[in-house]
Amino acid sequence: MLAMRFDNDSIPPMFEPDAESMPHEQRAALQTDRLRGLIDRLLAAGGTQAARLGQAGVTGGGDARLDDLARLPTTSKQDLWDGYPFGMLAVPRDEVVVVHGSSGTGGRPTLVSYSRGDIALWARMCARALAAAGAGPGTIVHNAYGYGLFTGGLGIHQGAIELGATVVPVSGGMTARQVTLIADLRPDILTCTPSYAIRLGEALAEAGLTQQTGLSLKAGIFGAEPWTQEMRTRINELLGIIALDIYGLSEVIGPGVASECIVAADGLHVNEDHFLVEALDPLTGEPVPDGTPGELTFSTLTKEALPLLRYRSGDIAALRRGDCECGRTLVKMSKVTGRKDDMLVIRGVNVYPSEIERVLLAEPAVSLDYVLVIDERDGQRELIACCERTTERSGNSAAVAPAEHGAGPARAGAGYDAGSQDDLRAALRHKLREALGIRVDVAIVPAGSVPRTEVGKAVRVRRWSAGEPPVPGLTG
Ligand code: DLL
Repeated sequence: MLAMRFDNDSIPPMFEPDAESMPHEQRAALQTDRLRGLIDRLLAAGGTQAARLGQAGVTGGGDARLDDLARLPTTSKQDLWDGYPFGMLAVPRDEVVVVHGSSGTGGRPTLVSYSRGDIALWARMCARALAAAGAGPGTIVHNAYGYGLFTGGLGIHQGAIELGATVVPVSGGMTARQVTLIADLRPDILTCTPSYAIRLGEALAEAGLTQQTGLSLKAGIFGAEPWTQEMRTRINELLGIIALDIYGLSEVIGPGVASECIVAADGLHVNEDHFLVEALDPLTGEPVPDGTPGELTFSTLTKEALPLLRYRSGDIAALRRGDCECGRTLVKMSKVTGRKDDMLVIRGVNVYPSEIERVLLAEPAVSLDYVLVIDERDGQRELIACCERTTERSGNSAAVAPAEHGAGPARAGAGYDAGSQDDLRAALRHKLREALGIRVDVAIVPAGSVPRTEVGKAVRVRRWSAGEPPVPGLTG
C-alpha cells in the first residue's frame, strides 16, 4: 500500500482528536444518546419520517439501541424527490441558510437544506479530512472541485477555512489557468475528482511541471466518483503524490462523511460520531457482517435542517473496525466498489464497472480514461469497453513518484505500437474474459471521448439502444 512512513511524533495532528480517537465504548454511548435525540426531533417535526416511525411502533427515542437499528424505518432518495424542494425540513424554512444538491436523472436535482449549525458541522468534517491528509494552518489547498449547487467546491472551501489553511477556490475547468496557479502559488494539496486529477496531471506534465522540476503538490484528496486502487496507483505515479479518497453525498452533508488518512491510506475513516453507518444487504436490507460489501446506510445524528434516519445511499462498500496507526478509532469503509443500481447484468452475469476498470488500468497501453457502452441495439446486451491509448502525455513517462513510495517511472504505452491496435484489443478482450467470465468487446477511441457531467464527474456507463454511438469514434 502506498502511504507515507511516519514516526509516532511526526503523525499529522487530527483536527478534533477527542472525537476522532475516542474510545469505542464512549463513542457508542455518545451515538446512542444522539440517535435518541434524532428520533425525538424527527417525531416532533412530523412528516414522512415521523409517520414511518409511528408505523414501526416507535413513539420516542428513549429506548433506541445501536444493536437494534433494524427495527427503525429507512429513508431513500425517493423520499427527497417526493418532498422536493423543502418537504422534509425539521426546522422552520427561514432557518435554512443554504441549499445544495446533486443533479439527478430527469433534470430535477436532489435538494438538501442546511441550517447555520449544519454548515458549521460540515466545515469541521471537511477540516478533519484535510488534516488527515497532512494539512494544517497555512497549508495551501488548490480546490478544483466545482463551486455551486454541487457540494464538492464549497464543502472543501469551508473546511479549509475552518482549519486555517489557505484555500485557492479555482473550481473545475480552465485547465491552463489551473496549471499557472499551481506553478505560481505552489500548493501542497490538490482537491478535485480523480478523473480531473488525471487531466490536470497530464496538463502539468505537458507544461514540464513534475516532481523533478519542482511540482509542489504532496497529497490529493479525490472523490465524488468511484475510483479503484489501480487508478490510485496511476495517479500517484502521474503526479508523484499520495492520492487519498474522500467520500460523501449531498443527502448526508456532502464531502467529509468519510476520508482517508495519509498515514495508512487504506480505507476511509467514517465520521461516525455524526453519521452513524451500517452496511446492509442491498436486496434484503439485513445487516451484513464487517468485511462484507453492503449498501452504506447513514443516520445523520446531529444534523438540524434535514436530518435523515437510516438513509440508504445505494453505495456499496465494506466496513472494518479497529484502531488505525494514525490514532483514529473511527470505523473504516473500503473504497466504494459500485452502486447498487450500477451493477450491470450482462447475459445473466453481474458486473460492476470497477471490476472492468481494474483490468483496463493494469494495461499500460491504455490511458486512465474509459467508458463502458452497453450495446442494446439487437435486443441483446453486449458490453463494449471504450479506452483511449496511452500517449506520451497520459503515460507521463517524465513523472516519477517520490522515492519513499518505492515506485519507478510510470509505464508509458509500451508494447503496442500504432500498428498493433488489434493486438491490444485482443489482449484486453482476453484479460476481461479471464477476469469476468464474460465476453467484453474493446474499442480504442480518440483522446477526450469520455463524457463528463456538468460538475466534472466522469460518466462510466452509457447505453446504446439506437442511432448514433454514444461515444465519439465508436463504430457500429
Ligand atoms: O459527490 C460529494 C463529494 C464531493 C464527495 C467531493 C467527495 C468529494 P453528490 O454529488 O451528492 O455528492 O454525489 C454523491 O457520489 O452517493 C457516491 O455514489 C458518489 N461518491 C462520492 N464520493 C465518492 C467516492 C458528492 N469517494 C455520490 N468514491 C455518492 C466513490 C463516490 N463514489
